[in-house]
Amino acid sequence: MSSRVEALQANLRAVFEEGAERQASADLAAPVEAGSELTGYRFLELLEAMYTARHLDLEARELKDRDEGYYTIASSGHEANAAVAAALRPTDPAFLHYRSAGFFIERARQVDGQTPIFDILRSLTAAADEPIAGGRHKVFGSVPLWIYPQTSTIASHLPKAVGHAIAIERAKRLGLPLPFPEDAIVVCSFGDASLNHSTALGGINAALWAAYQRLPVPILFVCEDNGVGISVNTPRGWVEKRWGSQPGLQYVRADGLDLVETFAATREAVAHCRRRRAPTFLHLPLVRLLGHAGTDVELAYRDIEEIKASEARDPLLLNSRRAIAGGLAGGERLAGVYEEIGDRVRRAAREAASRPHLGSAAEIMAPLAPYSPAAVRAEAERDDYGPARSELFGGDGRLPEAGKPRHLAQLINHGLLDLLAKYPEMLVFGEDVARRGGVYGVTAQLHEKARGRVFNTLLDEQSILGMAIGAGQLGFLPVPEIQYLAYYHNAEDQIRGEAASLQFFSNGQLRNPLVVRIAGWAYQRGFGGHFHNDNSIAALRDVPGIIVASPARGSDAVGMLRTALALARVDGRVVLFIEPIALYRTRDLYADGDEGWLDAFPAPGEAVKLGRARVYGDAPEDGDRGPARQEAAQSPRAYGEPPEGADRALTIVSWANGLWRSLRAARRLREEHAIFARVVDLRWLQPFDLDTLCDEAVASGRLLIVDEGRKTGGVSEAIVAALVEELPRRDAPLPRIVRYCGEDTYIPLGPSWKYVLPDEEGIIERALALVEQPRPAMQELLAQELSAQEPSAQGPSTQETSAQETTR
Ligand SMILES: Cc1ncc(C[n+]2csc(CCOP(=O)(O)OP(=O)(O)O)c2C)c(N)n1
Ligand SMILES: [Mg+2]
Repeated sequence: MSSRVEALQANLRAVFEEGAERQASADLAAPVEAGSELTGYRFLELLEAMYTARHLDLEARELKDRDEGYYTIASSGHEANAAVAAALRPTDPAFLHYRSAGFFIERARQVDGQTPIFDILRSLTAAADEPIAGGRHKVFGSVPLWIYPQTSTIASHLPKAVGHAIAIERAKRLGLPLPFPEDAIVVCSFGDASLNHSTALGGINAALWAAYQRLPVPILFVCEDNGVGISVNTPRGWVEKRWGSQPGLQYVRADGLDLVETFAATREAVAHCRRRRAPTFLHLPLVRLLGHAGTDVELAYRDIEEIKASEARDPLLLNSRRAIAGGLAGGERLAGVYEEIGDRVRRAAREAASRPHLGSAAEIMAPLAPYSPAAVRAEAERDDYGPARSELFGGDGRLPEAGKPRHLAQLINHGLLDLLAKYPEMLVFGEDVARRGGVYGVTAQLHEKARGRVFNTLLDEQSILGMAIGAGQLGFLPVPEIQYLAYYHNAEDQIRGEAASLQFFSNGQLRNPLVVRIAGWAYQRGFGGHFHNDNSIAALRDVPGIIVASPARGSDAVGMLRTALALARVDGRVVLFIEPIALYRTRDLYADGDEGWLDAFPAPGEAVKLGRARVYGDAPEDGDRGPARQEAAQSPRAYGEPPEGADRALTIVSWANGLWRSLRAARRLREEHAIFARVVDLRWLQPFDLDTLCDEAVASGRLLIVDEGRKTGGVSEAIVAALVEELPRRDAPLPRIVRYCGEDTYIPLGPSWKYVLPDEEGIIERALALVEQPRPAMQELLAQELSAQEPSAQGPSTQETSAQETTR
């Protein structure tokens, strides 16, 4: 036992001994003091919650010393937050600070059948049967207690807590069902140092911005102010100075060490928040005991007198003394209760330590990225919303599939409206998406047609994504828009750390379905420079469990959006949908006026399967344009014309802007050089269609990857790695592979952009160089063998088909 633990225990024993002669004398049904709503019974219950929290902290250290526990950030000094829980309802959704054991235990007391001690201990020992995260993280979280598990990233929960509060009111306005009473409020707690984080400031600002416009935002912010963040002191008085008189924010302060005061102040704050549906700030000065965590040597940055002064303010001392002085219990009785709780915790800890840990990668990853292909497909193709469509589109005669072919931006616009008709719980929001229709007009007029569900937000991507998460967690299908890829990067932790991790850290019990539309990629004819032409997606693809989609043409975009929404709805997935800005209004493909890049609107029922590439021959205008028909024609052989010669063929794989350029290059390769190039549009960048890639690359023996992303961290690296691993597994020969990527640079303003991104000439150049090289020996052998067997074969296409099938 460390000396600081001993000191805390000794101080508490002294209080019990001081009061050993005293007996219970008060009427426990009466208020603990005049004017308090807290009865003696409730006070003792809360005190018990505090004792329990303390013992759990002490046991966490013992477990750590025995190498049976893995987390020692304590709640010591913060235990009176039990009174915050007492002043709320167990159905008020909670996003909690990591020092919330008191809160958790008290809330568990309010709900039948809870085992908070064992649950917290199993969290400490990373037991696979721990009820919220299943051994994946130490969190305060519980589905029946409406406590959402949080990550360790301080302050990252504020934007989504605000989003959740706003979503409660939006659900009411839209007549959507709520899983808890209509006057529920959100409680969101955090530390004093965290309050300076830009994410916290952004979250609170978003709440005030909305409330200022008279939007209801029923959120109670609770600052547990222990005056320090790890080793850095918060300037004395800073929290009150900064937040005490903030217009639009009701500020309530109480001694966070004292159960009676904390309870009274929280009641007041809760009453205000619940009645007025307005942001409320509860400031609870308190102390931190036992350092930041078990590994923290507090003496390295605090002198012993300071530490002892904090220990003297231990809320267990203060509230035990109050119980004794108020005649609620004698010292001996309290000592007995304290010991008895300690025994209980130690016994439960032994049991928790005996529980198995997660035992395999598969078990660990099971909740990360659920995928039910049949259900997703059925949902994506569901077309039973005819009347709603007709209403939103303004009559059956105005349905988009009846209209003429249109460009990508218009089809996405129609696709979104179509989905707004399908899903009453879908929301479209972001900067400028309402009257302005987004910076590129993609959401034009949607706000007039789907009233209350398409709206502008403040200019803060972090808040936009956070609000989306909070709304998704309540059952909405949020489709936020991020204006440019660069500004997704500005806020990406909301996806990486928060949205994508919720199913993982809740063992699949909670979800925040989400489809983030991001206007991205480059090639805007020299407009805008780097930030409007960001082509970096490495940081998107490596987010565990994330799906990244990037359509190049309108019909695919609509079919992919349907699948994206279905993935969100059926499996709670998070999808990043990157739209190529430069193709938004592109009409033509090969020549001015050919309208080769306009598409008909796919009728409801047509969707593009997750991870399914699209394969073009060298004449895509000959092929289908609708995703469904195209799905049926997935066999590569169904496309294009026979190659001129097996040794003059190659496969180009690309997506988004690169696809459009590759198709143009493919046409010229055939016409000018008699080279046959089959072009694969990946469409989904994570996960991508490895089967089609293998088939196509093997068939031609030469693969040119046109990646408009960066050489480092683009998709091409992953494609090469996947082929190198996968083809030998299939006993198939590796093709010759050339990557043609964006340079590892920011993109310059003006016409010089062309030096750093793939272009048509460059594709042709590389394709020519590639076909000049002999094909890998094995493919050559196969081709010869097959042509010998089939002297009347109708050309290299047949040979390739056979080669491909042979090598499967
Ligand atoms: C974004 C982020 N930066 C840094 C950390 C490391 N860290 C964990 S707790 C903490 C201090 C937080 O202090 P405060 O908000 O006052 O809470 P307290 O621990 O005092 O209760 C820091 C810096 C983190 N978890 N997240
Ligand atoms: Mg602090």
